[in-house]
Amino acid sequence: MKSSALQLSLDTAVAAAREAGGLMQKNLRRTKQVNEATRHDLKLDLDVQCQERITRRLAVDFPEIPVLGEEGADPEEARRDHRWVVDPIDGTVNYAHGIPHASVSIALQQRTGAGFETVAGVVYDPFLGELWTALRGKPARLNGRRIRVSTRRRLDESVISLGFAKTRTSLDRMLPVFNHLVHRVRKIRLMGSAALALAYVADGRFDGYVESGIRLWDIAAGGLLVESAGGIFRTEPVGPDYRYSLNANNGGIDRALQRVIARRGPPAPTS
Ligand code: LIP
Repeated sequence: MKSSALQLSLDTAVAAAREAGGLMQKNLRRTKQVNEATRHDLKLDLDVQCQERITRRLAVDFPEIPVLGEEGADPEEARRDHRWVVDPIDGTVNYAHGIPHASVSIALQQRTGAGFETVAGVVYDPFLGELWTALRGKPARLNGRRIRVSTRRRLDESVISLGFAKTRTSLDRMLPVFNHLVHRVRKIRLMGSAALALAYVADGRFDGYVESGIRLWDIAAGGLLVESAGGIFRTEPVGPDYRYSLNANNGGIDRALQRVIARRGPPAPTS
């Protein structure tokens, strides 16, 4: 894709994210229709509405690019040279409970020999008005200003975020990691939005983020933010349906985190 088209794709994704973010803001304190409730997850009608808004806005400029989203996928997404990867509300359980820590995550991926590579990414927090953007090969930005990962190199000075995803398996995989890390880091944070956790790593607020059983739409845009801010974004497929084990960090604590995951956690991400 030419650089002008790539820039347009980012601008289009920002417009779509802002549209969905406006819907999130308007409904934060309203009663929300729950479409599905499981042991560790909720799916809202607003998830569907936001993905529909995003899909319509993306199609204005890029009608030929299919969407792979948490609320449904275009069957063409695996066959075309590009695809949008969309999480309309990342942090749905937070949002359903009126906790204003949730985001819109939109990534553009390009087919490569081995699969797909994220080439543009947007994570938008409508509650703090924080818009993170990245184009592959260019610096990551927060509200237009360049951002970098932290420079901390010691676990005992680090703030690490963890995610426990939605299944018993992912809980069982991550609890040993929590029990080991909690005594060795400054603080652990469990925030409930993978996209924001990755944006916080890119912005130096977190020094690392580890989760197992996370889905591609939760992490595609945030992963590009981390890489474009000088960090490391490791993923390992852990099952069908776009599930991954993830270790994202500032680079300085990468080996220490990899050691913990190798000994205590899910399959250690290698890529
Ligand atoms: C959420 C992720 C979070 C994970 C949750 C959930 P959703 O995404 O961002 O990291 O721990 O289980 O998967 O479902 O709110 O879009």
